[in-house]
Amino acid sequence: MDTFESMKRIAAIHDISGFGKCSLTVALPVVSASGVECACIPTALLSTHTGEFTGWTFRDLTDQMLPIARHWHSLGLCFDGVYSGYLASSEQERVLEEVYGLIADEDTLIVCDPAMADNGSYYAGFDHSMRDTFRRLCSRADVITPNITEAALLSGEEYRPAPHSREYIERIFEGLAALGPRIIAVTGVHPGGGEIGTVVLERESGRRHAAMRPERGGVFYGTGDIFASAFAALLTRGAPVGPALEAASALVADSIELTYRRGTPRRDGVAFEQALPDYMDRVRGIFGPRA
Ligand code: PXL
Repeated sequence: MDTFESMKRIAAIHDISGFGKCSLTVALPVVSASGVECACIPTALLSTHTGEFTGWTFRDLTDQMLPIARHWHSLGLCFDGVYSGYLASSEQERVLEEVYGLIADEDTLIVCDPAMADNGSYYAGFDHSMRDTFRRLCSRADVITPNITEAALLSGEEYRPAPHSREYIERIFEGLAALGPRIIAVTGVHPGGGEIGTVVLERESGRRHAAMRPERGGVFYGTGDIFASAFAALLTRGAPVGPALEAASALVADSIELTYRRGTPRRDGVAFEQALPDYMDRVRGIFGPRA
């Protein structure tokens, strides 16, 4: 089999935060390391992410998104996955809908990471209008990857800090399932006992999966983006949910361990680069050595 012929292609639609290792600066390397081609449509250009930094620059790129998608459409490009995340504004919902019409078809996996909040609060500049936008975008998606704060906002449950009981997670799953996606991955779940990880519901079969690791306290910026990028790419490549969850979670856990040991400032992001070789071994374990 010619691996080039069979390579899948994703369009990643996120902001580019120049420093701080989140959004496109992790989506590009992580999707590529998953063996999937990554094209991108930037939603905004910032100097850094908006957590724990002040004074960041911000340029809304709404006016570029449709021209990019129209050009791709004119070239006859179609994508196996469209993976969106952080938006510059709620108005980009309308643009995304048009982008789907131009570069996706009925076989395209639509992945929505509703990047709008963490640790119980919205990111700078966002409010309930972004929640309503992401509710609609999640209804259009096959796969969604909210963190526990976003999952609570989207499902209409109150946000609760750790520990997260099984009943609480089930109510959140129920609320998110009502939006319509096939696969729901909720990150940053603390079941208690010093563990943290991701739980997944496959709606059609009702199967639940969990990947838990020992918790390292505090916030690790960009880890939601690293998880979603790996999970989106592996599912687009056709991995089953269980192995995709395991590999994506291991990449996040290894990146956090390396960063924790180095003691670098949290806002600078995690050392995912050094975790990529082991991740690529796991990817080969899923798809075979030539892939
Ligand atoms: O990691 C999600 C994210 C993406 N983009 C920007 C952010 C954040 C989180 O803070 O600020 C600009």
